[in-house]
Amino acid sequence: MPSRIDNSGVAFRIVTASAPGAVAMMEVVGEIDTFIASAMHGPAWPVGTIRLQRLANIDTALVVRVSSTMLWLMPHGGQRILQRLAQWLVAIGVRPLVQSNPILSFPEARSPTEALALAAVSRAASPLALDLLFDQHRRWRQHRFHPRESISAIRARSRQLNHLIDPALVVVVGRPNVGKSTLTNALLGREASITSEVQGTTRDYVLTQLDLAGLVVRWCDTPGRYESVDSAERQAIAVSAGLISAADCLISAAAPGIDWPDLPREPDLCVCLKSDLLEFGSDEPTGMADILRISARIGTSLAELVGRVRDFLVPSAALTHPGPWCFDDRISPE
Ligand SMILES: Nc1nc2c(ncn2[C@@H]2O[C@H](COP(=O)(O)OP(=O)(O)OP(=O)(O)O)[C@@H](O)[C@H]2O)c(=O)[nH]1
Ligand SMILES: [Mg+2]
Repeated sequence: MPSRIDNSGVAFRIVTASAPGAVAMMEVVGEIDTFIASAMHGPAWPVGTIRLQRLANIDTALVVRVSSTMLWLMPHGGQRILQRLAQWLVAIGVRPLVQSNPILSFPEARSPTEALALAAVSRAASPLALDLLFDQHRRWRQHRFHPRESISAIRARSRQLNHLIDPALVVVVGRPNVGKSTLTNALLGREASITSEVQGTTRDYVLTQLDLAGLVVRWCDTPGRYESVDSAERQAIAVSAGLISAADCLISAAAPGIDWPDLPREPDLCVCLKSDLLEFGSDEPTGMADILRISARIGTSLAELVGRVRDFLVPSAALTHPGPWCFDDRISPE
């Protein structure tokens, strides 16, 4: 039923490209407190809140209060769900953010592709995107005259390169006290998460933007208690499960004397934190292939981790490939 609360100061856009995926992403911007009151029927959420939320009997989505003016809805990725959620948002008065016509906005562009590339430059999160976007007019021209690649190969590379525009979600999971928050703070260069020797220090999910050598990602430090089956912690467990399935890169963390977490899916990277303790004879966690040893305290292998996450999300082969990039749904590769 349409809400009587005025949502005219709120707008939304679908961020995920129109392809089926496990988790989709919608961005809601503007007067978020008003939107939460009308759509979630509850008190205001502090910035940084991550919850599993039923949305209008359509789907249960992971919802993240990213800032005072932005909320992410991360529902399941079917087109039908996205369509129904968009209809619901419009019904409660939230405006769809209509993509402006880039050809009108960039009259100096030599082609529609170049106009789209110039529009993408203004919203690309990662500095690494810029040179590539500026070269797309030439690359697509070349491809149309002399196609050297199949469309499916272009699309596969484009899915990786699209992380340069819309930041990928990196989620770090591990048992309590393994050093997740210390790692997050070391990469960020500031104290975003409180750290201590007390287990369960991180009670909430801490979501930050991190620049990994030119690739900007959304980095999520999680509370180390999701493996608990205590009923009071079900919401935290459910949120963790949602984040784990939404993660574009899942990092599993252990440490000397602290074992790997039980996860519902294979992690993409395995790290042994507090590696400085190994020198004092502590036992190294085993059972995983290709473990990267890191000490956030003394800075060991932080650059190596940055490189591995970056290469997992946007492999250097994709960055250096001379072919075109389908960076906007409106580009037709045919
Ligand atoms: N020796 C050593 N100690 C570390 C290192 N990283 C973290 N620690 C210590 O380990 C303890 C736990 O660190 P946290 O970063 O709070 O661990 P966490 O995994 O976030 O813990 P929870 O939030 O409780 O799940 C703190 O006392 C840190 O100072 C490291 O690289 N070396
Ligand atoms: Mg922590």
